[in-house]
Amino acid sequence: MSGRLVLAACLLLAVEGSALAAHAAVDATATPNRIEIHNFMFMPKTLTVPVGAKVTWINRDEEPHTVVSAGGQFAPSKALDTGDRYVTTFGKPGTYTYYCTVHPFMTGTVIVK
Ligand SMILES: [Cu+2]
Repeated sequence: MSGRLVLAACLLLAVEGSALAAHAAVDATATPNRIEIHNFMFMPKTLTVPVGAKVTWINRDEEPHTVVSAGGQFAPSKALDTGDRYVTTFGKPGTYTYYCTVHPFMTGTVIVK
């Protein structure tokens, strides 16, 4: 189980490193818009996605975290345990700031255009 997690994390790092340059050329629907929660941070802290994008948060910490819109612009997540995901779709352009209610210093932004 934890071996699989490590493998997944390594794959993700490898993919992210090599895919950055090619990212713009990849079809938006084929690109996972993913925000990793790790070391009490949302990474990337700011994510820009096209209208209609589905964004997935994954908790990689041993601590529970939440994803809550600062302005109530999207439904809040439940408390995410290790490995849990939260997915929401952004149907309108805008700037969506969010935070973790357990650790309010953890903030992030999704920019939809
Ligand atoms: Cu948290």
